[in-house]
Amino acid sequence: MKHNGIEPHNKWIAFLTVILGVALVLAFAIAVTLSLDDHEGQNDRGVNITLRFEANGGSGSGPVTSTHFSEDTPKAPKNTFTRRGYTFIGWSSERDACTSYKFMTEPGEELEFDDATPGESFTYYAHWLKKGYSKGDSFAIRRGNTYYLYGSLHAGKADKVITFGKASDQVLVGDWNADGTDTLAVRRGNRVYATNSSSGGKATKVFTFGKPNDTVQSGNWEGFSRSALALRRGNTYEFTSELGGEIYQKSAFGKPTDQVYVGAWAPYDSDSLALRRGNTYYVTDSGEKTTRISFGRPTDTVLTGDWNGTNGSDDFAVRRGNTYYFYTPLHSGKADRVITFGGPTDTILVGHWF
Ligand SMILES: [Ca+2]
Ligand SMILES: [Ca+2]
Repeated sequence: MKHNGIEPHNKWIAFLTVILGVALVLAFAIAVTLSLDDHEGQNDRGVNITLRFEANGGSGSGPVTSTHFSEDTPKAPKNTFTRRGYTFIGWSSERDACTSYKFMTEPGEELEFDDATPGESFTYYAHWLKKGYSKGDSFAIRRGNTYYLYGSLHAGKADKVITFGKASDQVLVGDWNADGTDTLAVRRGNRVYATNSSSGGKATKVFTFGKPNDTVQSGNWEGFSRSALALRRGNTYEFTSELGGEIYQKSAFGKPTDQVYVGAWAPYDSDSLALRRGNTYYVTDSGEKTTRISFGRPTDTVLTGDWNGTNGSDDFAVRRGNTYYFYTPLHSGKADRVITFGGPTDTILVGHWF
């Protein structure tokens, strides 16, 4: 008898085939699960890896060089190197520190670390700050084409005096090569003359950018600690990601008459613009979070910088004559630190010079 076109004998074969198929699929699924378990199990048991720590200008013997890694990211050890005239500021996987003082891993914090394979080796470099110098930004005084660079906001003589460009140039400050130190660029008409040297001298990069009457600002627009220029025309901003590079983004912001300030408004953020209306500031970080704060007077001159040298974020300072009022971290109301610096009519630049 035919039944739906399948013989009873063939029906059993079909049934067995289905059972076998299901069994194979199950076996495969179990095998995959086991191999995942195995992988996790390996992590649970951990692997032996080597963490190397180099003195990077210092001397003495380094901290532990091998460790057992299981689940948690290894923590940065206490520094055991020394360097005369310098203070240890942290570890970085970069010797020259693209990010230098900003993104150091301090002892006890988790190291920059990817998953490890058995026997893998990771190297971290000690980073040093000259004694007396600030971890954060400091000031420079400009007189003509002479720049007086300060490693910290101290009274008296500058730590270094350099000359660059001409007295009539517009000056811009940035970390063009992402090595952690700011250097100068000057703008003459629509030509830009830049250097990566903290000793000034001759420009090492010359290029044209925008039109002579454009407003040009410098910032670390794309992250990675590298500064580049942005062009402002009215309320339109055109951004580049490296010095002399092409414009990669064009956006409108605020009104053409607005005063804007450049800064990194969240920890480890890239730079973005803050809008000022009177003594109210609208600070939007790259995650689109806007903070509204009010401080100082509508007529105040305002500076931005990384005043405390932690996590690379910037804050405001008000300047009245040669008195500076710092607001760290971003907050309304009263300043948390007040200093006097230089003369009341000095041209002041903000940067991390050393
Ligand atoms: Ca630099
Ligand atoms: Ca800061």
